[in-house]
Amino acid sequence: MSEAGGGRGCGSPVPQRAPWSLVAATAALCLVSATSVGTAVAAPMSREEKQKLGNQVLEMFDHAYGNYMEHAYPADELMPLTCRGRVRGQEPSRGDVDDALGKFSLTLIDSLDTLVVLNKTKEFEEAVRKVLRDVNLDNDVVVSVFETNIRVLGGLLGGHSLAIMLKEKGEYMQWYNDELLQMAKQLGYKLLPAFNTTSGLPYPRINLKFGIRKPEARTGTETDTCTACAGTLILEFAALSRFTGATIFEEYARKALDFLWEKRQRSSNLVGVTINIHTGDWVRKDSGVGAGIDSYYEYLLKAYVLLGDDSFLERFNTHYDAIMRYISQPPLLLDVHIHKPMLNARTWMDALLAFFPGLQVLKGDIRPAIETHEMLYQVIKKHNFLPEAFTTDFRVHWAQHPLRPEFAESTYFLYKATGDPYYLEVGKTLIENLNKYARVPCGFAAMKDVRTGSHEDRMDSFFLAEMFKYLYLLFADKEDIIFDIEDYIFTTEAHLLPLWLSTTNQSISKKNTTSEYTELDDSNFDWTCPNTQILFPNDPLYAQSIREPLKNVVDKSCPRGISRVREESFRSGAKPPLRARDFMATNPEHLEILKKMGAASSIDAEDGLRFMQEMIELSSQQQKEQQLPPRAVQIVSHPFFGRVVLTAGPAQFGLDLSKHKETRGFVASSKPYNGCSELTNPEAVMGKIALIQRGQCMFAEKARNIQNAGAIGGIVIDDNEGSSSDTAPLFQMAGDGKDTDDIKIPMLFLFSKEGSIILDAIREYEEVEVLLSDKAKDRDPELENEEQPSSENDSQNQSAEQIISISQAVDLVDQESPEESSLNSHPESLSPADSDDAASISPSEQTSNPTEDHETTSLDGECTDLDNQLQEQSETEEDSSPNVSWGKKVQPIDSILADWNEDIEAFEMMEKDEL
Ligand code: DMJ
Repeated sequence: MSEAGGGRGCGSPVPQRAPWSLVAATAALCLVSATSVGTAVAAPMSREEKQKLGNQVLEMFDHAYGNYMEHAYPADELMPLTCRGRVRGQEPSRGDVDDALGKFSLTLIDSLDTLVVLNKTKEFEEAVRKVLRDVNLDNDVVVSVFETNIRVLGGLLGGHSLAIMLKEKGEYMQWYNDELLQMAKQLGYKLLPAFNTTSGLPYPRINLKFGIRKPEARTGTETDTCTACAGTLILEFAALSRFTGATIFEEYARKALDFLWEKRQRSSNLVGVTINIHTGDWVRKDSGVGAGIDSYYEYLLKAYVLLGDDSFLERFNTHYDAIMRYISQPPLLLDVHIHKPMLNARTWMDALLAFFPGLQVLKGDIRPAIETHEMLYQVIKKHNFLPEAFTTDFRVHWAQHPLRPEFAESTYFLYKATGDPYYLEVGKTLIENLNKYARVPCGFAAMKDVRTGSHEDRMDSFFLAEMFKYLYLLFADKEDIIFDIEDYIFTTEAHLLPLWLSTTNQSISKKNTTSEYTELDDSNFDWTCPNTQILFPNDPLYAQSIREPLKNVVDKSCPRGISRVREESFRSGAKPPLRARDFMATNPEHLEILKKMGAASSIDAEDGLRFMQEMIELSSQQQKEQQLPPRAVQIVSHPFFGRVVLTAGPAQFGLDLSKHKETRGFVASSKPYNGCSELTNPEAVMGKIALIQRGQCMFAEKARNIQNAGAIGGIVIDDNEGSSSDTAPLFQMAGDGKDTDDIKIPMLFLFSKEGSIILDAIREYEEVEVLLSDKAKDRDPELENEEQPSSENDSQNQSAEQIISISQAVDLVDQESPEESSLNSHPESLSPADSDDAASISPSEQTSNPTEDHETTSLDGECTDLDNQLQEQSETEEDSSPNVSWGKKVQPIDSILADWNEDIEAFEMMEKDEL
């Protein structure tokens, strides 16, 4: 079976395999063979155009990989803004996200098989030599078992898989003698102590040198892990076992999967997000297909494909059935409670779920894959990237985007399944956006905030492992790749494992598997090869016809989130449920409905629980919306040319950059630097944007002093050395408690690290021009001309070198900072104000922009009856009492919520009992 290009036909014999594995192994091929069936409205793309785009991907990879190798290696990752390596312990801690870094040259290992896919065989040979020469797996570092498995073990195995393929071809890697596999085995043994729990679920972290138990280990006290963390091991561990003959790895990974299967919630067949590794109790009982669970499902299906073991397919199908019954609300995928699966657990989705359409393609369920992918694409078109989380009405919930590859992955698989050139156009947009918004002189920088376009000093290794592979393969024809990609399966990190492993060293396959799955009613399962006639029923415009009704789903969305049971009951005449956003404490009817909730029917109870949850979310959303969104400082002068965008805190006074055009000007430091008295260098700041240090007086006082000296704007730079927006939530600068209408210029706040980038640029280039705005602007077209692709490499390299000297001057001090992890990092906590400015600082979170928040029309601009009724109801009530503000609602709602506490406890007890 293959996940990639076309080839063998459906049901073609693979004699060594068990019959069912043969069926699954060819399933994706069957999808692939549909390529000729699915055509669409998008014009076909010529071979030349595809090649041009493929070459662009190669050039982008060179830019990312080249800068990593030149400026970061042997560090784990590149910091593309300061152009240096990220070495754990030498940078402020970012919390969980740093657990991927084990001082083992992560990016190099994660890039190995990408080099071969991209035809960079020579570079691959060099990279393998470097890994063998330089990488030490015995560091005293605590790492994530999950990340180390998918990125490092997977990277080594992918590298080994392609090294032996090349060796066999007879030209490259002739010296290779399984050295990467030996490293992989060494790493495998280092991870094994993590499985030393009664459940067999692994500890989430391990010390590479000291394991779990030793006193020096600094780990082993954790009690919980995420489902994906424990359930995403089987491909790498089984491959390691089958390559080496050491069965223990596959056995351990199987045991962990068996345990998770045992613990699934028996009536819904769903799993929660986190589980206690000792007791097996679900710790978080919400369930979706994104963060915390995603690759558990992926590995069940792919384990079946790679290992040919029916039990994995049965489990996958059971879960898939539950997912489609409860979580899939096309085009949305919404988390639900495992015990009350008709009840949504959230009103937002996370970016990791973007892999799911790709998995649905592998399963052969194309329609919902097309729908969800289309919805995600529209979110991307709105924000240039997929924000880490977005609400059911497509507002930004968490604004970061760490250059995740999941959407590119799904685009690739959908193209392979449908052959619809539309998906090539989607890929082209992804390439354009990466180059336009994420490319910086020294690599590609993650987006700190998709709304402002600001960057984060971060380029994760998965960007090289996955993004470039999927984008390159999307545009590649068979002859563009030096081996047959159909002979391999992609791991969750897009590492390639050969399918022939299914018939190698399979003695362990059945040893530890539970037999319980055989009792399941599997009469509805797809045991046969998906029929392309059903997938694309004689209609060349099949994919297009599914996308068409969704074409405006994001721009004109209707209110969402009603469970399907409730929706049906409402359609049959029942009164619409009371939604938190419509609730008014002054409305006696509402209070009456509230009292009834939970009392009569299960539908009322469901309404009640949803209402509580919505109320809590609404309350925090409202709080956020009262705060100003972050702003951007974009460096527009040479050699930055608008490519580096820093995230900045707004001020509650002065020019509001969201309402006015941006302010552009050269920067100058004020004297005194703290700006707390009349400036002694007015001639230097006149007509410029003044830089002022935080501290010693109020922000408004600083603003007045620079304004009096003739400055056209001001940037306050944090005096707390080493502070950074990577590790601390942004502030908004408040006034001084008096009237601040006299302050007319815009004022922004930068943490020390971001401020240093400007200060260092002044040292290096003297004239530094910046743009203060609410959203980064496109690069100056004139400057674009200087950077045509032909000269791009040179100009990039030159820029990179110039930047490196900036980075050397950026002196980050290791400091205590709030823990932050990528998907758990929504900055809820407020950064403490320093003593002198305390009264004038208020917190500014990464919030949705209130101006874009209230679109509530529907698909195709027309709401369904249900949605219309809800909307009308809401509008009428708002009209009838226009003066009721959120502030007035808060108190009664709080007290009403307090009354619900008992019910919440009862609900939680009920959940426990059901376990
Ligand atoms: C990758 O490391 C893997 O795909 C993982 O399964 C989750 N997502 C990240 C990239 O977003």
